[in-house]
Amino acid sequence: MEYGPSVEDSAAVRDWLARRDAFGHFIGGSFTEPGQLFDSRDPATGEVLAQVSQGTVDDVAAAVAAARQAQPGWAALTGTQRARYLYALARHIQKRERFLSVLETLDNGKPIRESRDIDVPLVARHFYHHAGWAELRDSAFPGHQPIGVCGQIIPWNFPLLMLAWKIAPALAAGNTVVLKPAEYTPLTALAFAEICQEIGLPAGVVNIVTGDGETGAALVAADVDKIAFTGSTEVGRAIANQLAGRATRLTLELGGKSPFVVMPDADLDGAVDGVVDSIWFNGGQVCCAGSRILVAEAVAERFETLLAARMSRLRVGPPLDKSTDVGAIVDPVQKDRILSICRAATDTGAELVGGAAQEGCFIAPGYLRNITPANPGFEQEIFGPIATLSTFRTADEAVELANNTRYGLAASIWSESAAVATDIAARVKAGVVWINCANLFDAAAPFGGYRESGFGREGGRVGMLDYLADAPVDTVDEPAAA
Ligand code: TXE
Repeated sequence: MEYGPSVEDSAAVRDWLARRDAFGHFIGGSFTEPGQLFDSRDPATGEVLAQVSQGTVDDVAAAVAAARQAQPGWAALTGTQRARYLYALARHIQKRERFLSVLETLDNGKPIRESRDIDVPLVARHFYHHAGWAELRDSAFPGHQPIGVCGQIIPWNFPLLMLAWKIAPALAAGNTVVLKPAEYTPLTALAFAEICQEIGLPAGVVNIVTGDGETGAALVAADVDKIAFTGSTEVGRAIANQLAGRATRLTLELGGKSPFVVMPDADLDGAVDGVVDSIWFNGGQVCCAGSRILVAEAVAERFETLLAARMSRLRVGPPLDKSTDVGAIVDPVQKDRILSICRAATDTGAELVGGAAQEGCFIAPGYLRNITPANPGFEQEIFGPIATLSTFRTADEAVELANNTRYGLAASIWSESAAVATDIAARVKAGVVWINCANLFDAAAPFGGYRESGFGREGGRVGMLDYLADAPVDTVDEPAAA
């Protein structure tokens, strides 16, 4: 299989950027005149890629009004008609897969291999999957109505994928949306807006307003029927407070500090590869990253030897280089944040193996050893390529350590015994549990957390329910008698 962008792919993206001095918002089916601008940069080089508009309260109000106007017409289409648009979005994303992958990698810093083989294919898959739900809407959810206008705020770690997770189910259910991408990574959302135009999506069904947290707060304050947010626990809490006393629906997908549990009978080579997928994928900037490695004492020494050897072979480098394993951190602010948590961890007695800061926005993969549960490195979400490594003696202790967190997003369990793995899985408090694998996503599998990782689910049938108003009781199918 051929990896990496061709010269033509990169040239096409450069040309696309060069033809646009500055981006306005996408409201009511067309782009507005650019307003006050901010830069979107390539974190690997610091180069300004484009200038993007900072959304004001008025911009948000205009976008919400466009979505409000479009919503009844969109909801009145048959499921099959809505599905046709979702299929068309999926096909056009596939057609522009190479272009979108290069643009995503430039704006975010993630390795091209990841955006080409994981992010963008999953984006297309998400639209295909939800086209199916659009077709089945009336028979699968009898009596349910759409919620109305959904405000959606997404982070920078999987810009286009998070857009797909938000927009596809909302549209399938008959809602219209105003989406705000993260300020570090607005470009693929703007390219997606062009795809909406290309396929002739009715004006106002999808609106994109760019900007920072102030724009996000303006969207939360606007006349929307639902807010769907993915981002930090702190901002999630602020949004919940802002919405207190309003009937606006809310789903939150927040941070995590997910355990990666290696039982004594685990396939250690497999588990080491699992760590690579878990904490070094996307430079550890993954909400469900297996950032706390918990390994059985009996195999800890062998596991760590294998882990250190594997880690030393990972290549940190230019994100567009097809051989790069770990790309750039999204922004210097995030790099400093990662390094300061690592410093607090080592000041409190942990030892950092690898994890060196490199010139520019790069950090080598690493892990913190000799770390106690009270250490800030064990408690806080580092959101970078640095795991913690600690040991346990018994299965009960593994479960206790795994649950020793305010979060509850994901967990990965490694054991050759199905009985052992499923026993631990049942006792770990996490929204998603992987056994002998990590960070695998499917549009049909609901994703979401417990505790301070948020509430609500995205993906599959359960995810659809979060974009539908409750059905009147007398229209809900009774379960068949046993
Ligand atoms: O997130 P923010 P930041 C965690 C991770 C990371 C930390 C800080 O630990 O290191 O958060 O990242 C918008 N009202 N995660 O500061 O601020 C903002 O513009 C409404 C985990 O970048 O939460 C962006 O679009 N919106 C996470 C989005 O919220 C507001 C992924 C996320 O940014 C707002 C990202 C406000 N008051 C960070 N303030 C995950 N779960 O995957 C900001 N925003």
